[in-house]
Amino acid sequence: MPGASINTTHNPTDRTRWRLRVDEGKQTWHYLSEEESKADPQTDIEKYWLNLKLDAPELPKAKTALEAAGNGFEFFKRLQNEEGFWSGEYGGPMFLIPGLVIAYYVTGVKLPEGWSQEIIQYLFNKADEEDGGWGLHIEGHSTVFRTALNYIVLRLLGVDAEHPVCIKARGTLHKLGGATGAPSWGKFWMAALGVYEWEGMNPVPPELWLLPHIIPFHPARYWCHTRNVYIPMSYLYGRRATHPLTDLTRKLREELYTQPYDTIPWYKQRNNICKADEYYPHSRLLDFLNGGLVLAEKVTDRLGIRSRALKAAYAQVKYEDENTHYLDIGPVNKTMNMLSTFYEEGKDSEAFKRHVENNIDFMWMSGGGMMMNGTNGSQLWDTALLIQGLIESGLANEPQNHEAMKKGLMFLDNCQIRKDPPFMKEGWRDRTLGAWPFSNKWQGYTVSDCTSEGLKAVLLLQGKLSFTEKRVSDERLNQAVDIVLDLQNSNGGFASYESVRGPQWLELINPAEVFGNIMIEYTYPECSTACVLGLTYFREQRPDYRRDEIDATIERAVKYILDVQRADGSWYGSWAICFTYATMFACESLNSVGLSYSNSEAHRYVEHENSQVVQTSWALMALMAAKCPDHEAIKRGIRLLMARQKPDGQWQQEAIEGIFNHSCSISYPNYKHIFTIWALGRYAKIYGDDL
Ligand code: LAN
Repeated sequence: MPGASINTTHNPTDRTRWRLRVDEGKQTWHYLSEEESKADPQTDIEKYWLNLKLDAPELPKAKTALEAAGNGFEFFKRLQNEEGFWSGEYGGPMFLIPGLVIAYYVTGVKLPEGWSQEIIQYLFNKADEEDGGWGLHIEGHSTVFRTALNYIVLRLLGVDAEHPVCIKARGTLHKLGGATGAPSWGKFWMAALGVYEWEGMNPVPPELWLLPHIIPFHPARYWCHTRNVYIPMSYLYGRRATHPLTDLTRKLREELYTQPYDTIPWYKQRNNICKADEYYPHSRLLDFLNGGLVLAEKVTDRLGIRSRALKAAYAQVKYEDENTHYLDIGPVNKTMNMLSTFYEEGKDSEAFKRHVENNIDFMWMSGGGMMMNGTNGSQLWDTALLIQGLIESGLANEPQNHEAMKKGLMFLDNCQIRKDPPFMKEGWRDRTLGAWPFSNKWQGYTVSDCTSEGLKAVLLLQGKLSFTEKRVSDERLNQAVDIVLDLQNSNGGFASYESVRGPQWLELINPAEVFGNIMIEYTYPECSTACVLGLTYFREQRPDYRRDEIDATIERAVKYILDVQRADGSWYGSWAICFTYATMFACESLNSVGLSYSNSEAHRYVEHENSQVVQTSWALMALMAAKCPDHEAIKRGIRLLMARQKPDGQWQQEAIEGIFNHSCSISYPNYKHIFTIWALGRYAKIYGDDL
């Protein structure tokens, strides 16, 4: 639990001097000087996210669901920026900042003004109240990985080892057995910093990149996030890139362990993973292979294969950087690629400078300090979903909302990816021409459901509203559909970024210890639903384009969704918590092909002990999509949403909403507005004022 009580002596920055800038979908926080700040007053958006007082007026109390939805949007509209999207925090994981701070320390680059104090502030706030450690995510229990790494961050940023926060965290780290028990990604960062020995880490051989693609465990077949983490990791591991010892890292060597550094038997630490950290234990096969790799490395080193392998791995680093405008797919490989570039091309190289410049896209300033987001934002995702709720409820048609809708369309137009990656084949990437990403076009990865949600929102905005112009041409809509059609898998379902490329047994060699199901892509009912609906909306407006293929794709996807329904009627959600989320999507899919409560299996509603507005909204959306006859139950949910709404129309943050890789929670703070407004709007559409 976040521990305000240990937030003692630290001095944060002046919150009123932070500004959020947007630039073609990029969102970046800047700390202004006092003068600059005076000349440029803070907007409601900045005040909201910084937890400062905002002058949103009290609204007339809502008596109907539609009025409540209207009030909700009246408030949320204030947070739309001039480019038409809703920015948002996307924190939660507690293992991202260490990569950034270690990379800055090793490369000797200074952090921009304000970052250091605010990162310290954030970590102070998120330390566990009882034991002072940190968990995998903000609601998780303390683990070695996060406690060791975040402790290192505090020390690198200048917090004294005898500061009460450090003393407490160190105590917990030692109780957990010391930093030797960190999982492999933690071992990696500590070795790069020079406070852990490479010998104590299982091999990450860059030679994998020399293998022929045909073999089933070729890394190009991995899930794109996993592949992109192991590329730079294998490069840095392969050259044993370690920062030379400094006074501070020498001290850290003493502080992180329960025994003198020089007496640690490093080779025995390879498989030493603290139980508190372990979510996905090594298989015996993996341990066996790792043992073999340790021996094999001795041979490859001698044969001169290593230098060829390093070249091949670094080539992949470059492809990824060039394909993503040096943003990279996510924060984990971003900082590893930055470090690889430093070693390979040097500190003065253009490439390295671009890396440093772009880190800001991942940093998010909040009322509780600065965090590193799970991606460079969720711009497209939040905006496309919200717009659909507004259109379904009819709120989009109200004159006071026209401007917001036009701006939303402007953003969606701007955010669509208009070309394929320059190093598509070499970098094992799929096409992106016509796709929508999760965040912005610069990061530029196709995501199946983001493309579909973007497509749906554009089709609705352009096709269902009389006051919008057509900004996205038919040709561009067709391109989006081409992307979606290409992504269907043989089981009929859709995965996240790419289609499934490798066999499932690759999970047996999942080396990450802390995440499940990360080795390959899997198909998901959530992504599949978005694709079904994207194609359905498209077919309605453009009935002639690739019609047969679209029909067949929808049919196979719906069959997949029915296939993966569980015995209790629910669907398992992988990208948010949990059953209500996936069940909402699944019911939408089924409804779109005419299946509902009366003509298919009944869905069982599972009560939760602590009701949450976000999950309640998902459940309501599902029940209404399924045309559930229990109007009373739906009414009760709607009343709950209305009762929790504040006088200015907003809802307060409750528990964390998102999840990934089975074990790590992630925040979607905009969901408490998007899905409440949507569920209320849908209710009003179906039942009118009846409450
Ligand atoms: C996300 C966020 C969005 C999410 C949806 C669009 C909701 C989903 O339907 C498809 C998968 C996707 C795009 C997704 C994949 C994994 C991400 C990028 C994340 C959960 C956000 C953070 C996470 C990323 C892997 C975090 C870094 C950790 C590693 C294991 C590399």
